Amino acid sequence: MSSTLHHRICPLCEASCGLQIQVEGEAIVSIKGDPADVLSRGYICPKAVALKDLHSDKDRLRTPMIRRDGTLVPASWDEAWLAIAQGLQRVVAQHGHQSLGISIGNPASHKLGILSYLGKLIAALKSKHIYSASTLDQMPRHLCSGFLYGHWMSVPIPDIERTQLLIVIGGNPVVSNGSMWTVPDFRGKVKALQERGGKLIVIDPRRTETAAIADQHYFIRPGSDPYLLAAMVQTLFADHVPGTTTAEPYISGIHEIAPLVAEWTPERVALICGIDAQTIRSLAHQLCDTARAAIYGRIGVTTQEHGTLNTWLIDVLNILSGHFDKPGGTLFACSAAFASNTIGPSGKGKGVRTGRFHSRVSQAPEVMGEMPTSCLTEEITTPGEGQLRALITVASNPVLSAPASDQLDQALEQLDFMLSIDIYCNETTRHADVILPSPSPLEDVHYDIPFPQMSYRNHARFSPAIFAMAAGQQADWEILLRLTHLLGQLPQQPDLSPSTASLDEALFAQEAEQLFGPHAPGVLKATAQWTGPLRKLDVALRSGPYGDMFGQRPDGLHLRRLVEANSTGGIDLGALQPRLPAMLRTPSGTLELAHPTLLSALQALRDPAPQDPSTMLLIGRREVRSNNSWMHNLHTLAKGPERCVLLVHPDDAQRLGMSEGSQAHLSTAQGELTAPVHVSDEVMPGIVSLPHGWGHAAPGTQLGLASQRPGVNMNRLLSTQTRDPLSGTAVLNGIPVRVKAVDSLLTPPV
Ligand SMILES: Nc1nc2c(c(=O)[nH]1)N[C@H]1C(S)=C(S)[C@@H](COP(=O)(O)OP(=O)(O)OC[C@H]3O[C@@H](n4cnc5c(=O)[nH]c(N)nc54)[C@H](O)[C@@H]3O)O[C@H]1N2
Ligand SMILES: Nc1nc2c(c(=O)[nH]1)N[C@H]1C(S)=C(S)[C@@H](COP(=O)(O)OP(=O)(O)OC[C@H]3O[C@@H](n4cnc5c(=O)[nH]c(N)nc54)[C@H](O)[C@@H]3O)O[C@H]1N2
Ligand code: SF4
Ligand SMILES: [Mo]
Repeated sequence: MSSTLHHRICPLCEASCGLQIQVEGEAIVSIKGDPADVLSRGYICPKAVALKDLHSDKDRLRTPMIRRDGTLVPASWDEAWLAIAQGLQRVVAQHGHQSLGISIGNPASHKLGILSYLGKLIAALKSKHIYSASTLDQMPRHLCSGFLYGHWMSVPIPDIERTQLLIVIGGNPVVSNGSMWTVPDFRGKVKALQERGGKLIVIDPRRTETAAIADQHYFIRPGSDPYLLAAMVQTLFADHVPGTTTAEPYISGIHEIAPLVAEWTPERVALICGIDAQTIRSLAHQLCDTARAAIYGRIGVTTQEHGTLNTWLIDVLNILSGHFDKPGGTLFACSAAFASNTIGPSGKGKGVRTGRFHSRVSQAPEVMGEMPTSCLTEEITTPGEGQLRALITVASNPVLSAPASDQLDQALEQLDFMLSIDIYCNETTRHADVILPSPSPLEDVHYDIPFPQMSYRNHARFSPAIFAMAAGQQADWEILLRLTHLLGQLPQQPDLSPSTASLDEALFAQEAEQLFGPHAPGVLKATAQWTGPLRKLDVALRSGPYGDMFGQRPDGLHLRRLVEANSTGGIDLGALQPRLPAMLRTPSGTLELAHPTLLSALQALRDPAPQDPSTMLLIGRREVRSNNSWMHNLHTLAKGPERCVLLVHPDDAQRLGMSEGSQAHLSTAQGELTAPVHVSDEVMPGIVSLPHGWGHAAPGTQLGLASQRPGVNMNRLLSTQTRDPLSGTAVLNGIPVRVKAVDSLLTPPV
């Protein structure tokens, strides 16, 4: 049988590596890194190899599932759509659109077909109940970007190939492969940095895999980052003339920050953070005095009560130290398509607004049009006007990934209707009335919308599908489009007869008219060879910063060129360039460093409440062979040692009477669990660490392999009530927990 070689962007994480996939007939023969890929240059991690297992996983859903007599059973697509129409119509007829909601999960961010049709689906819901993984993750980053630069997706990233000092706080890119920063082969890039005399410093409560390759690692007490960061800012104001960038006329508000950090001296915060004052000063000085330097923070600092404050202070440090928007410091990528900071008049814009509405129960403010995911349970269980009664999940597994999972697990049972668009019947989707299967990633095209906006290098890459979709399978965009159409007709009985092709043609014409006005007919004609998301992509590329402007710039980009460049690793668009002030979209046209909300948050910072001495602090952990909650059913990744283990420092293990392999019992007011112990001085004394995304033992799931070694769900221990009040992001780290040896629980009290 002849074999074919396919070049393919990996859809599994933000690094978006280029892969070479060898195929014989329907079988995948090998998956390797693509040395020609302009972004990843041959790098690959073990998860990519598991795409083969994913494609052939017999548990992966290939037909819709419908609940009949309480059990999910396979059904035809027509039956499934009918059940969806009836279910949603019933709810809307009784309770209105305000009772509908959606939960969008992490894999959606990797899908062109989902992202390019999601906006219309959300609009068609006509509801405030919009939830996503962003409020379990990076919402503080979006919020700061909105406030400072005027757009949610303007994310400054370290220029790693030219910097001489990189400080990583609350991130573990050696394992995560980078996040809100597309940087494949982080390890290789650090090696190059060190070989040119540069330095990596890591600040983390665990000596992580990234800390292991760093020049210096400092333990930090979980949750104490705002104090450390404020003291570093204080040091810069106290000891240094803030760097040259601050002289830039387009930065406003710098001097409003100085008085607010004055009290947070290194001496005052040293004990709070567990880092001595001299080290704190030195960190600030190194950042300022190194010619090219950057500080980068990730979910260790965003999934905290002060997540937004932390993110802002990191930006403030990058700006004050004089390397912002400069080669070797932090820069903004310039994406070929879909980036709002490349669209419209440059240098000024509407900025962002938050709190346009509030959640019904907790009164949490909307951010980026979303409610905090940690509010999902109470919105389902609290009766009253606007109660959430029908939920759509799109690549989302909140039963494992959101706080207080046991409560959410029960709450989903109360819904009047639930639809899941997913590839597995898992802990969340087992509650659905209908599951619609997404195609295998290898049956789908691939173009990343968010990640080129945060890539270490500018590029444009596109991968065609490798396999044709199975007969009858609908593409993600077709599912979302049909659902949008259906919702638009409620509460009347929906007409399901129009084809997705005709719906799409009408939608595209309408969008072209909105975007291009009198030029719309020309755009329709120029892009007629494409349909669905590919047509939207072609439009975005052609009208983007490198685009051919529909023929006006003949050398410019269009989708056909990207398709042709697929076999040669895509198109390199060069190293990142300074983009200020043109990329700003703030109302003032300045980089608004001192947004009043952020100033108030800093002003309100108080010494942390003393920790209950009977508790330890729980932090999370990611593993190379795991990806959030859904890759534990793939043999290539699932084999090997048990991964869902609790790290305990040797001193704590001794004090608590634990040893390697013994069982620990963890409890909070929310829940309890038992996990095997791994004794390790990787964690600070007083800290324990457990990975998230485990706990696959629920009845009614179809995850044969994962359920053999289910692990435990750490989110059972977390509260829905602790979140960053500004961004709505859940606190996932630094959780006070009671920890006991299981044997000691059996000891009768004396
Ligand atoms: N304690 C703790 N909790 C955490 C975190 C933590 O660090 N600690 N991390 C948080 C973070 S950063 C995130 S992003 C969230 C992630 O949490 P979620 O957004 O819930 O994402 P996943 O856990 O990755 O679950 C993905 C879901 O999508 C499905 N899926 C996979 N591929 C596809 C596909 O191609 N199409 C469709 N339709 N479905 C697909 C899977 O079956 C699964 O149901 O977890 C958060 N939860
Ligand atoms: N292999 C693998 N890769 C992944 C994922 C995965 O599950 N597995 N998930 C993907 C997703 S959705 C995301 S969002 C990214 C996340 O990317 P990263 O943020 O790089 O991932 P983590 O490994 O969770 O790193 C967070 C770090 O913060 C530390 N930390 C915890 N609490 C604190 C604190 O209070 N202060 C400080 N300073 N540090 C703290 C933790 O010890 C940990 O090392 O990874 C992505 N990549
Ligand atoms: S690092 Fe991420 S994108 Fe690269 S191969 Fe691994 S999973 Fe895929
Ligand atoms: Mo994430």
